[in-house]
Amino acid sequence: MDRLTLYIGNKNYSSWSFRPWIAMTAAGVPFEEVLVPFDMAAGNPRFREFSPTGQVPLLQHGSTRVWQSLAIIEYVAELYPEAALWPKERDKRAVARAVSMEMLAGFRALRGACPMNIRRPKSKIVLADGVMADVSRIETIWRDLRAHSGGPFLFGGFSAADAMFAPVVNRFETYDLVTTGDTLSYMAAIKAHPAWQAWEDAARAEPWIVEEDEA
Ligand SMILES: N[C@@H](CCC(=O)N[C@@H](CS)C(=O)NCC(=O)O)C(=O)O
Repeated sequence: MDRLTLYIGNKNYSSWSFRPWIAMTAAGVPFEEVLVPFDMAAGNPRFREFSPTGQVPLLQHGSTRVWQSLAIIEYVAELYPEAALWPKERDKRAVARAVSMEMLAGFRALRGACPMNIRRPKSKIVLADGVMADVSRIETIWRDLRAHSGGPFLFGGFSAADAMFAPVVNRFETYDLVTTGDTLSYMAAIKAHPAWQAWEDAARAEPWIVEEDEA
């Protein structure tokens, strides 16, 4: 099989890069990572060299290019069915995809006001309208799914749905947005995952500051 190459942005900030990266890493899927740092001032021209949208992440597999974080995860799940990126049961798989798409398309207030920033020390910020409604909906998703599955992750074992929400765990922590015990216990489970820790260590070691993402 051709090797998989995942193009990503800065680990400290690139929440969309983090999703397929943690899904593939947690599932043990072999891939090569190419990190291209953001150059916001210039409009990220290097991203256009490999990505039709000019954005990261992008997965290259032979002559096939896949952009969009969730499409990348779906492609890898088809290539490696034994890695079980999605839950095995069809009904659970459907719900996992539904909440993943809710993440991909929604929670714009939270995403806009509270950028993922792994290095940022925990502190509250003044929140824009709509942020706490997003937080509340996400807490409900996590609570209901874990109550059903028994945890520690949304569908029991770590799945693509957890990968799609992983950057939110950082946002909730960094901006001190949540206090509910069940939410904090899910966040602790995600942060204890070796794949999370590997990403976090690399993010902390990065030298770059992206002003646009410093809330
Ligand atoms: N919906 C896309 C979002 C991709 C995206 O917004 N990527 C950001 C980095 S996290 C980016 O490349 N920004 C640079 C730019 O837009 O110039 C996905 O899921 O992959």
